[in-house]
This record gives sequence, C-alpha cells and structure tokens, in this order.
Amino acid sequence: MKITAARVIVTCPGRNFVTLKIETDQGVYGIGDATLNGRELSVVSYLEDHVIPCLIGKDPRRIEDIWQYLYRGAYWRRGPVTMRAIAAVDVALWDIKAKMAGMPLYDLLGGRSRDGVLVYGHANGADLSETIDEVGRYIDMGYKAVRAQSGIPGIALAYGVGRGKLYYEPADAALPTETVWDTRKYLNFIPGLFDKLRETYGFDVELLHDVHHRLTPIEAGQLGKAVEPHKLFWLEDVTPAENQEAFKLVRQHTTTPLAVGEIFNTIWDCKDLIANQYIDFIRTTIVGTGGVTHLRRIADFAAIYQVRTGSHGATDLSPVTMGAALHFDTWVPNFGIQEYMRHSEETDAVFPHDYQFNDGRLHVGDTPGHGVDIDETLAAKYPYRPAYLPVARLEDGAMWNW
Ligand code: KDG
Ligand code: MG
Repeated sequence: MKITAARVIVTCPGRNFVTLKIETDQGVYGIGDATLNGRELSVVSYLEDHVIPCLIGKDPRRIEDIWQYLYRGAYWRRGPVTMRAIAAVDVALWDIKAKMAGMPLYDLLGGRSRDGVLVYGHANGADLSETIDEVGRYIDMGYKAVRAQSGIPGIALAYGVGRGKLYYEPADAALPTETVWDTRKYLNFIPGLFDKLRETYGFDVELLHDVHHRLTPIEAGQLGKAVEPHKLFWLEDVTPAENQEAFKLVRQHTTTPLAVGEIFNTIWDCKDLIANQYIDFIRTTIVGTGGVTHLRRIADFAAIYQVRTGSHGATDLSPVTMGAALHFDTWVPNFGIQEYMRHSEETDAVFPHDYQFNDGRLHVGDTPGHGVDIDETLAAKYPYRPAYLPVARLEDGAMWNW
C-alpha cells in the first residue's frame, strides 16, 4: 500500500483551519488537523514544502515509522509548527488504518474504556452577574462541568470574555488586539466569583477556571489557596511552564488541582511536571503534540503518576482534532475530562462528523476511522483571513503573558 497524494486545505468558516488530506493507492483517504492559531500559514508551508514530498510513495500503514521519520529525520525537533505538521500526518494515517480495518479509531487503540466522554463548556460573562447566569445556562444545557471566566472590574478585555457566547473566539483581529492586565484586580475578584457560583449552584457541578499564564508561582499559590473551599475541578495554566520547576512552589501552597499543557508540544515539556506530581491534569492535545502516536505516550507516562488527561479543545482545534480526541478519550484509561468549546454551525458544516453531545458527555459514533470528514466544495467558499490572538500589557505598558 502506498501514499499517492497529500494536499493541504485552508478554510475559514468563521475562523481559520488547516487540514491535511492523504490519499492512497487503495482509494482510502485520511484527514488530519494542522491548525496553529494565528500562525496557520507557517504550518501550511512546513507541510507543503517539507513534509508532503517525503510522504509520497511511503506505506501509510507504517504510522510509527513515519512519525519517527518526521520527528528524528527533521534533525530540528519539537516546536508548535513541526509538531502540528506531524500531528496532521499522524491523525490522517490513523484515520486510514482504522478505515482499512473497518473499525472506529477507539477500537483500534484498544477498545472502549467508557460509555461517554465528560466535557466542560465555556461560560463567560462581562461581569459577575452575567457570568453567574452563563454558568446556569450551561447547567441547563446538561453540562456537568463548566469553566467560568468573567470580566474583571478595572480590567478592559479580560481573558476568556469574548463578544460571542457559545462561540467565543479569541483570534479576533487582523493584527493583535492590545489588552491590559492587572494581577491585583484579578486576585481581588476571582474568589468572590466562585463564592457566588457555589452559593447559587451548590457543589454538584464541576467548576473550572483558566488563569491563562498570568501569575507568578507565589501568586498562583495564593489563588489556589483562596479557592480551596470552592473545590474546583482544576485551575489551569496558573503560571508559565517553560520552567517546569516553577510548579513546585505552587504545589507547596495549595491542594487545588492543577492543569497545564495546552501549549506543550512533546513529552519533554511535561516530563518533570508529571514525574514530580506537580500537576493533576495534563492538557496536551492531539494537534499540539504530534498526534495520537505521541499523545498516547504522554498519557501512558502520566498514568504511572496518577496524572489524568484533560485535552485542550478550544475552537482553534478543528472538528478533526475533536473527533480524534474523542476516540482517544473513549479509550485512554487515565482520562480526566475533555474541553469542548462548540464550533460554529458554518464550521460544523465544513467538517461533517458523527460525535454528539448528550447529557454532559460527548459520544463518538461507530464510523470507521475518526469519524470526521471535510466537505472540500464548501471549504473552498471560505478563503483564509488573517486573524491574530491578542497580546497583553501591564498598566505601565510593559508586555505580559496573554
Ligand atoms: O488559541 C488559543 C486558545 O486555544 C486558548 O486561548 C484557549 O486557553 C484556552 C483554553 O483553555 O481553551
Ligand atoms: Mg487554556
């Protein structure tokens, strides 16, 4: 069996997506997601100029060998562009293999560990009372876990608060939007938000919150301690994680569960975080970390330390990643939760899929492969539009982490 062709499809049904389609001499094709929010075209070039020429003629069944070829063989390892390109190839090859076997991907991975995949939705409001209402709306829709983000008094354009509700999209402008950050105002506000949420909805619903890399380790320790009574499912990205050791300090000060990893690219980015049990949930995802082949390695390593998965699932990960992730989640023994930011109707139409939301969980279908396709005719109607993530500055104008 041979790979005969591979093509990159760029489409913007409300937001940009990069998709790789691999075709074979047996008529079976597979698709993988290569979207890198705000840097999409760099992955297009990496795939078209440097990966696809090496794929033609290769046996698509040799998934591991092709993964190692693209990772080791590039000499230049890791990084968001390389690992997204590898992920796109890897997911397309798993799609092909599962289609050839006539199995849904989760079956090929080892079969079902669970009936459905617990997901959390994104509730966000411009202020405290709107955020309380939004969390209620998600509970009414059947969610058992909800991430709460709110506008902060005195901070214009706080992270996580978009113009839309169900379809919040942070990459909102042709050049980066400037936002301002103030740690003191944030830390003064957040515990009160969770006081009110627990007072209103009790303790049966799981609540989550994303700090989005804004705090120093000791500030993160303070926040974790302040929200301990609210029993969060997790606090996410409390501090930047380039220095994995930074989480030791956070951990020493709080028992609030910690999640990190949506911007990690390989097992090396989280090796110390996991082995030292500084975190509880690893948020690495299929598209960010080289596909199913590498995410499986991370999850197995994490299982030894009782760290559970909590894969990134924002809208900039296409339905192809969501479909593959749900098969992975259906199989992976140390599953924690899956993020689920709903895609727009336009996006869902371009990427027909068989997963469905029901009673707080997503359920994959039994279509052979990962269950997601691309409607190329429809995709062609939505040309690429430059869109950047915002940047953040402190009040004195200095750059901070967005
Ligand atoms: O592209 C950036 C988004 O994926 C990110 O800001 C979303 O932090 C995020 C999350 O937890 O979904
Ligand atoms: Mg996040």
